[in-house]
Amino acid sequence: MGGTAWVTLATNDSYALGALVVANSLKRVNTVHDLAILITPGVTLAMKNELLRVFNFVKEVDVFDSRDETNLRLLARPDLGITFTKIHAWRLTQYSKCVFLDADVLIVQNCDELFDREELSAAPDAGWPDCFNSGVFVFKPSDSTYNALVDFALVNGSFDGGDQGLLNLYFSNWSTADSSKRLPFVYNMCSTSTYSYLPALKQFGSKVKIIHFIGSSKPWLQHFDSSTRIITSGDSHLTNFLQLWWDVFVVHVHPTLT
Ligand code: UPG
Repeated sequence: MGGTAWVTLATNDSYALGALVVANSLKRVNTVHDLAILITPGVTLAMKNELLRVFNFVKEVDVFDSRDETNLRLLARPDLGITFTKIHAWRLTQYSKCVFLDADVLIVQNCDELFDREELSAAPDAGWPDCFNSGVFVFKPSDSTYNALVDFALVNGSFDGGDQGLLNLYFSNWSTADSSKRLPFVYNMCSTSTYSYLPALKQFGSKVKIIHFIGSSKPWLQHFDSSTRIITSGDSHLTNFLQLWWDVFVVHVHPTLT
């Protein structure tokens, strides 16, 4: 066991495109850590080959793999499918520490220092700051934690139907126990903060290290003018971040897509 990695997740080709931008945004800021991704059979072979070119480790997982005893128990709760796909990250035990990133984030500045933090470190959610947002978190892969999470989820479920509700119940003392586990918001700046606290974005926006495009308005769904290479839709307060996402896509991802 050893080594460190950024870990992301994609269950289909759309999120895989996001994951390719995540990976290239990490390379752009010269990260020293490995890049790993969890995928499911919903990702096409052509896309898997793209991922293999960019990531150090591509792990195909299947929540309902009947050869796996732990997963057999999950057959009773098909609603937790996507949630459990993210939890598979704890099974990457070839790494001693990882930082999970949703496929809809963009690394704006190098943040390799996140690996100095301990499990479970995360930033407050913009909607309810006593909960952490599960789009960026530091964790320690461990089969026993994975099994404990599965057992916990089978009993308690998730209060929001997703991994964020489950992980906040499991790591329930996150907001009160150890302040070093509470990451600054600039490590997971949720895009919804443009309408909840715009003056703060204007004041502190230049310090953002990771932008997280939460909700249904993903960067890859915005209009992009391929002749001018300018983003022409989306939240105007996020234009610089959306433009950077597309710049990374156009320069590093699109040319190699088959
Ligand atoms: N994902 C897939 N395929 C899907 C849906 C999600 O691969 O069909 C992955 C992907 O990595 C994505 C992540 O799961 O980025 C989270 O899903 P997303 O659609 O980005 O969810 P949001 O509603 O934007 O995010 C909030 C939280 C997020 C949490 C999710 C569910 O910010 O951290 O995982 O809700 O609780």
